[in-house]
Amino acid sequence: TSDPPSSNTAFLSELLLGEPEESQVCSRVVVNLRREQATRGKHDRLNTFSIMCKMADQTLFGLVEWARNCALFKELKVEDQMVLLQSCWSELLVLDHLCRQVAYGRDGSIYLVTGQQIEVSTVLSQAGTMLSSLVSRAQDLVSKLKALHLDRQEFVCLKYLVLFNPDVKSVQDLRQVEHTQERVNRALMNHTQHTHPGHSDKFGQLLLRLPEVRSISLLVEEYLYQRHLLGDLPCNSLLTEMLHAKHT
Ligand code: DR9
Repeated sequence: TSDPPSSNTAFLSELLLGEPEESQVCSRVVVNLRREQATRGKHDRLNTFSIMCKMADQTLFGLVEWARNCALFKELKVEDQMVLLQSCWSELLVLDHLCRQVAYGRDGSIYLVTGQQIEVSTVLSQAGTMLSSLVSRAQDLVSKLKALHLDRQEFVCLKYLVLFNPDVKSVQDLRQVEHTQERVNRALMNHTQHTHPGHSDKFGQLLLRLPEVRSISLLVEEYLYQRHLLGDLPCNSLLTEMLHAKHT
């Protein structure tokens, strides 16, 4: 039972409506970072790691806001919304990072949400083992997604599939989560078949990337947790709060 193309297009357009403009995401993060720096004295400037954490924190805020504004997500009980977000926040961050690289990243450099670019070689020369491996794996995935010509519709579907995960323990309204997962999955399948009829396995290829997104996101959490144990994470951040929700 495949949905007719027009209703599929309408459904995907609805999902896309919730997507913020990159320019708005960027300027919000930049404004907040500047504000943060302005409150500090000359000798109290944030180091690179702290700036990156603030950047990630702001990005995470935006992603949580995005989820909470999704009509399909709002239908869920607040408790279910909480457990879903606590379980997938790092995957959403990684997916967001990947998509930004596919859209704007140039080969050999990382495009940050602020619009700044950093050479991958620079990062690899400054980073420790864990961060290096993280960045390398993310770059490999970016190459694969670029080769697949991931479009905005496909990206938003992947975001929904990550968010509406019925495998999350203690979800109460499992049927609703499953229903949305299936609906988005079908929309993604129809979309890839209609827009890339010559690429019969694009749908499968996209889904096969999700386990690697998951695996990278677990590494991100592990990396951040280790820096947290060293006392490096800024307190009062959403990032830290989400990290703790899992370790309690
Ligand atoms: C776009 C989403 C917002 C996220 C913002 C952060 C994006 C992170 C994505 C890629 C990483 C970019 C790294 C920039 C590095 C700047 C120069 C550098 O290499 O600094 C080294 C510094 C310390 O490295 P280390 O922790 O390995 O310690 C080395 C040790 O001292 C010597 O052995 O690294 C940083 O400052 C990195 C900060 C990373 C913050 C991570 C936030 C992660 C959140 C989401 C990431 C999403 C996906 C990332 C996939 C790569």
